Amino acid sequence: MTATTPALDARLRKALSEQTIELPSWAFGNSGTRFKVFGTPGTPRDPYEKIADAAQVHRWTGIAPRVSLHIPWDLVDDFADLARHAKEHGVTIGMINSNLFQDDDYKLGSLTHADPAVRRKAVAHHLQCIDVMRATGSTELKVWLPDGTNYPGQDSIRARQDRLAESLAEIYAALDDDHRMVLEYKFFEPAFYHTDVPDWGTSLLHCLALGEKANVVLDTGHHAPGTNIEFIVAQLLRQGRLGAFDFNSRFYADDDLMAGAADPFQLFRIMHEIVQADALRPTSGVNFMLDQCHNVEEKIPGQIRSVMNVQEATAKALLVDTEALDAAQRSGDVLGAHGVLMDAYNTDVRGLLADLRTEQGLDGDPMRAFAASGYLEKIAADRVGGQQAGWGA
Ligand code: PSV
Ligand code: MN
Repeated sequence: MTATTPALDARLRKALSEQTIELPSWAFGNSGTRFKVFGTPGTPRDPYEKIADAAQVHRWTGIAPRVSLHIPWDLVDDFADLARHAKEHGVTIGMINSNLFQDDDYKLGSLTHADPAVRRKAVAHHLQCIDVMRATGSTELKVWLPDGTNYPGQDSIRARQDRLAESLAEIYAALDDDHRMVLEYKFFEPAFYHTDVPDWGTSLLHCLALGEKANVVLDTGHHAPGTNIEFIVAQLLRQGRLGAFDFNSRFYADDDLMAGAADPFQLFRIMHEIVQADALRPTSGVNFMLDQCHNVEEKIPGQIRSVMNVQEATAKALLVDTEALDAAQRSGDVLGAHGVLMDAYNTDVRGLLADLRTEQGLDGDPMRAFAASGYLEKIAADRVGGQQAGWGA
């Protein structure tokens, strides 16, 4: 094994320079826990300022060219104008996320609610999101529903599945030809007894029933502790049904911490499955997105660090000696195969990625370069007054 920095060969350069990571607009607003939301000087007051901040992440990393919106958090009067603003800042609008978790009518459910009027309202909200897609040029609709129950017997698990299938079919029917939708699962929270889309299997069943334009979103924070997430990745890729990731880290529940902070080895194992299935290609249909909150750290550098963590995990996955791995696996060499994987994981790829950035005309060290740019000081001075954007937690 060599301790020197691996070379940035043509294969690596191509794969890494084609990789893109989508950013969530809400990561730039204030967030917190149910105990407290801390404000930070310079926090965006509107979607325009969120996009300007997201563009900084792209400016310094070169691999984060899209910003995902959440509706109604990012409602504006003129979405075409917002898309223009994004373009002026060098980014585009990515997925449109619906929001079914902050309206009083949804207390007992949204797309699954027993009352058809509430279901109609939840479906109509998605039609509004599809209009936002049309106005912004976005092609992806992301659906996550908080629906579920807290007590056994509270509602019929089975009837809720039927109502969900019906509501989703109405939304799916409204998509344009070039639109896709992705359905996110989560095993608990805010409901604590049962959740209506708790796992990848349930999401996949609904997507299969809907059609080819519906795929599964895997949020890395949405599993029981100990779940083998890379197995799910491999399985969804086999079916051609992995639509997107929501990357983040968790120590306990849906912590929404920076991707790669809690378990960089897990992120590497996930990216290894992606690379093995040749799903890193921009045309693979997998959208690599972050879904994070920066409660105590600065938001823009928090996103830069997360993007770099995903990029480092990807570079390590690309360094796996596939031939040696395959040979060891076929010959039943357990420790040899494991060793090939660990050699790649234990390689320091920071120099290689710095070289790549330099080649692309970027600073080799995005964290340092952003800090030195004075942007945080500037927005703290400029953005005085108004209401800071937030989750409303
Ligand atoms: C739910 O916990 C979730 O992961 C969904 O993606 C939401 O839209 C998002 O969080 C909001 O951050
Ligand atoms: Mn998510």
